[in-house]
Amino acid sequence: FAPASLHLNEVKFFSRHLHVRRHNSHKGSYGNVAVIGGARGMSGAPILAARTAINSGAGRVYALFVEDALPCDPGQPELMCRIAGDFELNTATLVIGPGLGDSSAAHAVLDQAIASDSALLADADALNLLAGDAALQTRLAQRQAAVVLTPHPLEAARLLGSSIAAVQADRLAAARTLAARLQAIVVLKGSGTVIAAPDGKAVINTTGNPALATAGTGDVLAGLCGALLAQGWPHWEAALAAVWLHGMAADALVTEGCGPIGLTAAELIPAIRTALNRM
Ligand code: NPW
Ligand code: AMP
Ligand code: MG
Repeated sequence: FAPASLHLNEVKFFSRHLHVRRHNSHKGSYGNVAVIGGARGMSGAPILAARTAINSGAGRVYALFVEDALPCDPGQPELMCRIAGDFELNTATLVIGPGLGDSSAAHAVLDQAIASDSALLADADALNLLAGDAALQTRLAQRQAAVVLTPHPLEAARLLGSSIAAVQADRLAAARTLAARLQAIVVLKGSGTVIAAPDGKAVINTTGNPALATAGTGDVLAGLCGALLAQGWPHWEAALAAVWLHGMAADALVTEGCGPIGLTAAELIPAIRTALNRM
């Protein structure tokens, strides 16, 4: 038996976790995020996620690369860019997968991330690596710390051993099955994103539009959810709020004439900051 799904159309689903910044707080009060990805040719993906995290309130943000670390991000010099192997994974909320690739170094860092005590968001290639490693899936399901997974329909199909058509035919069932199997909050992306929990609870998001059908928007969502987790949001509410805000930002940009044609993922970042501060 699975409880009926709800439509995420009001901030009341998560607004109790919104806090005004305390006057005497400091960057250490708002958590660290480490985005792990950036195989050769895909450095942009972790940069988009890391830029989103720093613009969404995280106190410190690291962009970690499995190969060829950028010395810094000139467009967002606040980010600290490192080689993934040089970073202590227990010191940050981990966002792993954007542009991670499928190298042995990528697999090794995913293994270490799952073994860490940190809250973990796995996206993109981290999900693809998980799909091919049943033992890693078992260890993921046994983690004590929070896990959020953010597959698009093909990534969900790889994890389920099915097809995009089968996932799309019953998106609620696909999200609930993955959440139960992997004991994680699952965000099944696409028009009407489904957020599902291991107990069968599920919500369908009502914000967002086809302007989001462009490269990098998923990487932005991962960075936003990671920033909320780092700021202490419980993982269910962090996933709901991130999906909602990401869609709200795209809707606001379309109203301003920045889409639906030609919106870019990077343009979402300041719009997400505005949506967060107005919430
Ligand atoms: P189709 O075409 O319909 O058969 P992949 P990826 C499907 C990084 N990036 N509804 C669709 O299949 C990522 O982080 C780097 C239905 C689509 O063609 C990853 O690490 C960037 N189907 C890596 O690239 C910017 C849907 O999935 C296929 C769907 C590969 O990730 C871009 C794509 O899946 C990118 O983020 C939907 N709503 N959504 C950078 N600047 O560095 C997706 N599909 O083959 O896993 O490739 O998602 O591009
Ligand atoms: P990814 O495929 O990982 O880059 O993620 C794409 C992001 O854009 C996800 O958050 C999707 O839910 C969102 N998205 C893509 N297409 C649409 C659409 N037609 N309507 C609403 N959201 C979309
Ligand atoms: Mg993606």
